[in-house]
Amino acid sequence: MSIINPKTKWVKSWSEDGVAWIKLCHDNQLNPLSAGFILAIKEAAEKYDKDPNIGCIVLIGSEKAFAAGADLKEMVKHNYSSVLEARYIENGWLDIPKIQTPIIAGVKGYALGGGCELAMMCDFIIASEDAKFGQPEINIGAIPGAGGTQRLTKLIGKSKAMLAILTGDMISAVEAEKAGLVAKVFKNKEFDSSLKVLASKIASQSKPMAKLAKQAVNVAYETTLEEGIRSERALFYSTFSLQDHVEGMQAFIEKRKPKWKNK
Ligand code: CO8
Repeated sequence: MSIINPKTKWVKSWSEDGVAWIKLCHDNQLNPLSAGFILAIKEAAEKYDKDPNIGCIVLIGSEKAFAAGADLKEMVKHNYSSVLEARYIENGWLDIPKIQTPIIAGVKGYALGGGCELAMMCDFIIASEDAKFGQPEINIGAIPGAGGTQRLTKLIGKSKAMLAILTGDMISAVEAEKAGLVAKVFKNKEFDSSLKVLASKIASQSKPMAKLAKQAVNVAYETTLEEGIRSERALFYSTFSLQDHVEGMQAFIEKRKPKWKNK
């Protein structure tokens, strides 16, 4: 099997006040995704996931695109046996949803195909007014392969997902918010500052509590209500073992801000 090298030169990352920023910056501003690019994104996310000072990770793209999907100039070279052998949509793709730290997709411009799928792998999507989402694979003789048929259907329901996937048409930011694909739309001019405020708020929470909350919500997404309620209860009970649980309530009673120990 051929070894895939992470395209680290297309991923810029930095941290500020407990927030880690991972910026997709391919030479082509549309950020076409390839196996090596995804590996580099995954490596950056895993690095910050292990950093105890980081309470929120934000994935962003360029002004033109979060990512316009698979690099079609690379994908055209593949055939059935080569995608199987390369595990084309496994390395990296399967690791991003395993990140424990809250992770936001901040989408400006296009999030299409694999780009929309990557955004949906994050905990939620924040979009600028000009963002456009879609699964246009059908237009290029394919179908979504990195979770598009599954995650989009769970997020916006069967009818709207069928419409998007069978037509390949784009979904505007406003429509995406109405349908539940996007958590919030920020005005273009205020996008960067509003996203920063939001990410800082999440990063300022107790880190283990945020991870437990994220885990509990993800159970709802993946299993039955009965199993989810059982799992939530166990996770809720486990918060009683944390110092931050005591501190949170004590701070409320003493009418002061909590000082999280993240333990
Ligand atoms: N891959 C490679 N090159 C691309 C891609 C792409 N996905 N999208 C655009 N480009 C290139 C164009 O070929 C063009 O190059 P050049 O200047 O050399 O001609 C340049 O980027 C600019 O593109 P446009 O002129 O088309 O720019 P516009 O602003 O007019 O349009 C669009 C922007 C609407 C985004 C348009 O480029 C477009 O429709 N792109 C294709 C989108 C698409 O079909 N995406 C889905 C791909 S399939 C997929 O994502 C499956 C995921 C599987 C997992 C991935 C595994 C790694």
